[in-house]
Amino acid sequence: MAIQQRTQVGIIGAGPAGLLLARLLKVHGIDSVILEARSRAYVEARIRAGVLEQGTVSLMEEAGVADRLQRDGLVHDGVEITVAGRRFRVDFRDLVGKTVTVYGQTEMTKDLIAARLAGDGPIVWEAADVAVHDLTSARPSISYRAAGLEQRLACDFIAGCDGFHGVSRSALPAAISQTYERTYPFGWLGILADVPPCSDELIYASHARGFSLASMRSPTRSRYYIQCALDEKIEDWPDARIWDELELRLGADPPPHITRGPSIEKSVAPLRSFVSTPMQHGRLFLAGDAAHIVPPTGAKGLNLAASDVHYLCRALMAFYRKSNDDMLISYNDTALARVWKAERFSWWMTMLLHKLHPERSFEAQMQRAELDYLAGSRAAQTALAENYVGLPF
Ligand code: RFL
Ligand code: PHB
Repeated sequence: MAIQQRTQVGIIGAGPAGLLLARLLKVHGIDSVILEARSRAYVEARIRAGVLEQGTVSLMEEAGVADRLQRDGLVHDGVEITVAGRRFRVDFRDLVGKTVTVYGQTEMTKDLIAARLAGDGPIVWEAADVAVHDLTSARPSISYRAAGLEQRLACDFIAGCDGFHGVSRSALPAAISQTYERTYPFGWLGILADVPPCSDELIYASHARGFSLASMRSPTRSRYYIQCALDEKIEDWPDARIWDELELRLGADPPPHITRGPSIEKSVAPLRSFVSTPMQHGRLFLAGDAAHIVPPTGAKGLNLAASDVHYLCRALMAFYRKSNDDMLISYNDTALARVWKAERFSWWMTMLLHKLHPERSFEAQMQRAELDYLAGSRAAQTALAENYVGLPF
């Protein structure tokens, strides 16, 4: 016989989407239980995103977990773009009056976990065999195994925040679900190192040898990426080869000073655009990577997870406070409208900056013309800035 528990919102996944949702719900008086497949140590060590839109920062403030973010986050007024060694700057503050904040997803996750464990409610770590049930009834539930025991969590609603490889999305009936996908013939090789960043701002570089990105986590920790083949083997990339390649690809006049140091993390990630619709079925609501993936070029993934959570939290508040389910019913349409715009921007920025094959193709010529246009047009830079800092939600 399974152990029975009950909560208002059962949340699957303790990534940024699940943790932020749980915290916002708590602040607004709604209880939840989080079920996470991995251990706390694993979740807190995962290296991922680094750029937060103003809207995401505001949600962390609303959630009452922004102290460290306000103290350590680096506010960036713009980005640099280098095209074949020629550098120009897109000034967000000047063009659209907004900024972004560089603060690691790892740190954001730690802040949210600490707040949760300080009394908000449980996170069940290493929950196995998570499955959702009775989604179209008023009493859905989640079954799982933890500490060797079969358990069942009865809830009013289920939030599927379990990322791209989670189980929630597969609960959508095949007859109503539709997926849209774009893969790219390249990946990103990332390196994290405890060295000062080579620039005060991020540098996105388009180069004949392939795209590269200079980013950071703090004034003493740098994050770099280079475009690589999908089957690239990390063993073929000793640190020295990565630093050599970054120097070539980020080279400009004047060249940025790249400080070398031992890598503390190195990985290859494929690039993907993916949207699964609908984002709701009965009382199951998907949020974040569970429903959509963007290539990392526009730094949108984590921020999209945050805007989904905002819409879902508002909808649940209206339900519990005013017995109004209008926003729950429109969640799919509201969230997807913003998702598709971020998908467009991430796809556009990916196709703009990566080396395309064949180099003499019409597409590659269009890319050169677009980069040239962007370098010289305030209107084009304004469109980039407006999307990069995040469309309103
Ligand atoms: P996550 O972070 O994948 O969390 C999902 C959680 O669910 C758990 N889980 C399960 N739990 C229970 N039962 C199951 N069956 C489960 N299956 C999975 C997982 O263990 C995990 O803890 O999804 P979430 O919360 O939607 O957050 C999404 C973001 O993590 C993601 O979009 C970003 O990291 C994407 N991203 C970036 N986004 C940005 O906004 N700005 C950036 O600068 C940025 N850079 C990046 C990125 C992603 C990258 N990679 C590696 C994919 C850079 C990279 C390299
Ligand atoms: C990062 O710092 O990890 C990062 C920054 C900007 C991006 C993608 C990743 O577009």
